[in-house]
Formats: sequence, structure tokens, C-alpha cells
Amino acid sequence: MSHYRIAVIPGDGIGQEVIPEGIKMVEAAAKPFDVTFEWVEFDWSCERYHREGAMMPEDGIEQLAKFDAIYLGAVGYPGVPDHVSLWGLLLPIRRQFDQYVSLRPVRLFDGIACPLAHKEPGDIDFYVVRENVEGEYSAIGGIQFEGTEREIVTQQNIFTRTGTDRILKYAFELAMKREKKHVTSATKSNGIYHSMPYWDKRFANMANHYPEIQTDQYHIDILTANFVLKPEHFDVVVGSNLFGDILSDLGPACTGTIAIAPSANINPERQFPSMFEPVHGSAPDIAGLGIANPIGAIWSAAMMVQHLGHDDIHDVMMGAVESTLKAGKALTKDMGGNANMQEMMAELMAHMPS
Ligand code: GGG
Repeated sequence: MSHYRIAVIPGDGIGQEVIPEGIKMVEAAAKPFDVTFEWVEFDWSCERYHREGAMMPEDGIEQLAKFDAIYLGAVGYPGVPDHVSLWGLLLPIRRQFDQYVSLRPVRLFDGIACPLAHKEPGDIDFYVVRENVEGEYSAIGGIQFEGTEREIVTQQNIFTRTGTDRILKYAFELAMKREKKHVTSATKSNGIYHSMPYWDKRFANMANHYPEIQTDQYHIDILTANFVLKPEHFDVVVGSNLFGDILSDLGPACTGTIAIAPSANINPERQFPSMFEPVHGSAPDIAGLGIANPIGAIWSAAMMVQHLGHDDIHDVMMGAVESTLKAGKALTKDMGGNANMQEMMAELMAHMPS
């Protein structure tokens, strides 16, 4: 018998709607197996910020450290500046727990109308591996002469050798397990003078250790064009924090909707808990309407149980997602259907093995 304690942070907006549905799916899928979960909810959010002046308590990280994993919904809501909400909750968790890998699968499912012409399921099936704790996401810099004509703003990017090498290694190791064995690196080394040529150099060095892997390097601008023009080319795409963030919204958009996209913020050494969250944000425009697509949250929960060692539960959950999408009877609006979230959930549950 395995038992896991999961910290649950629904967060803001539709995060509060989709996370309970992800939990229901895990509970239903885990039933036949000898696995139980304790879900401990934290109300850390922009609402809390308004109430208490902080997104989470001072000892928030200490509290989370005791859990086996963290399951998070979305962060950010109008009324709190986005950089305040992100740096008050999501980014400290990623950084304090050294979750340096953000793993974001991109896949075209059978039953979903692909916005790109002539693409079949199987044509789009790749991973974005995003460096998750350094790079362009830095609070180093500042403003001088603020409020005057001479205002100067500086922002520093951080690329350490350890940080760069370990994310590249993760990407190559992932590619080694895949059929295509192909890694693409995203940079912009013609315009960004120091950090991106450095990343290129470390990438070439890492590639030397993996002669079985085919590699290519693209500047981010033409890479985004190729995501749209020939997504079937890609297998594992590795990029810095910012580029990985952009690519992992664009990739799922090419498969029809970003609402299904999951992410795992992983500390591969397992010194700290890893965190699982849908790629989508809090979507204030549809929050409270009951029409959010729960699949990004469900797929993220499936990645969480897989990370905890339960491929069987993961496969049951993903089987229900695949067959629900293929049947196409209860699709939410973002997928061209008119089902609400509960109608889609009923269909997902009906596709679980009895
Ligand atoms: N569910 C993820 C979420 O709330 N994302 C909001 C966001 O802006 N995230 C930025 C990031 O992932 O770096």
C-alpha cells in the first residue's frame, strides 16, 4: 500500500474550478490500485494577498517541504500586478525547491480539430523542456532616475554553467528514451550577446556526449515559425526560462487549445517536492462560469502520479482523456464544442474503467 500527501494550491480564477476535478480523476483512477492520497488544501492566492498582504505565509515553503508533491492551479488575477503574484507564490516554490526542469508535453489528440492544415494525431508529439529557475526570470536589476526623463531600467539574465548543463542533460536523457532521438535548442544568439552564445556552446558540448542524438539549433523567431509550419519535425525542444515559457504556449495552441497543456516542475534529484500545474493561467474572463476545460489540470495530475511511481494510474487517467476526446461528445468551447466543465467531467468519468 502506498500513501501520498499532496499539497493542493488551487490559486486564482479557473484554478479553483479545475483542480478539484483533477483530484476526482486521480481518486477514481487510483481505486483499483493499492494507493491512497491525502489532499491538504492551501488558500494561497491573490484573494489572500488582498486579505493578508501576501500570496502565502512567511513559512509557506517550509510547510510545503513536508509533502510528497504540490498540485497547483493558476496564479494571477486583476487587481494584483502579475509580477507581484508570480514572485509571491509560483516562482519562490519553483526556485526554493530547485524544480529546475519544467517538462511540458505537446500532443495532438485524435478528435481535436487541429488549426494547422493536414496534421494528423502522431504528427505533433514532442516535449518542451524549459529551464525553470534562472535565465530571464530574474529580479536582478533596477530603476534609476525613476519618474524623470532620464529613467533607466536594467534587467539581468542569469545563466550559470551548472544550471545550463543540467537542463541540457535532462533534455538529452529524455531524447535517449524516445524513438526519434532528436533535440532542438532554442536560442537567440545573433541578438543576445553573452548568454545565448554561451548556451549554444554548452549545447554543442553536451551533444558531444550523446552521439546517438540528432541535434539542431534555431533562433527563437524562426523556431516559432517552424512550430506552426512543420511541428512534426520536433521531438525534444530545450530552451531557457522565457523561451521555454513561450514555446510551451505556442506548441499546445498548434494542437487546438492551450487548455489541455500540462506541466511538471521537477526536482529530478528528489531532494524536494515537485509541483504539477496546468500551463494555462487563471483566465479571469471565464472564471466562475463553469466552462473551463479541466484537461490541463487532469493531465498535470496524471504526470504527478507518474512522477510518484504509478504509471498504471497515469495510464488509466490518460486513457479516459484520449477516449473522451476521440468520442468528441462533450468538448468545451475552447475545443469547438459547447459542453460545460461538468458535462465534460461526466464524460471523462464514464470513460474510466469500471
Ligand atoms: N498554471 C500556471 C499559471 O498560473 N501560470 C501563470 C503564469 O503566468 N505563469 C508564468 C510561468 O509559468 O512562468
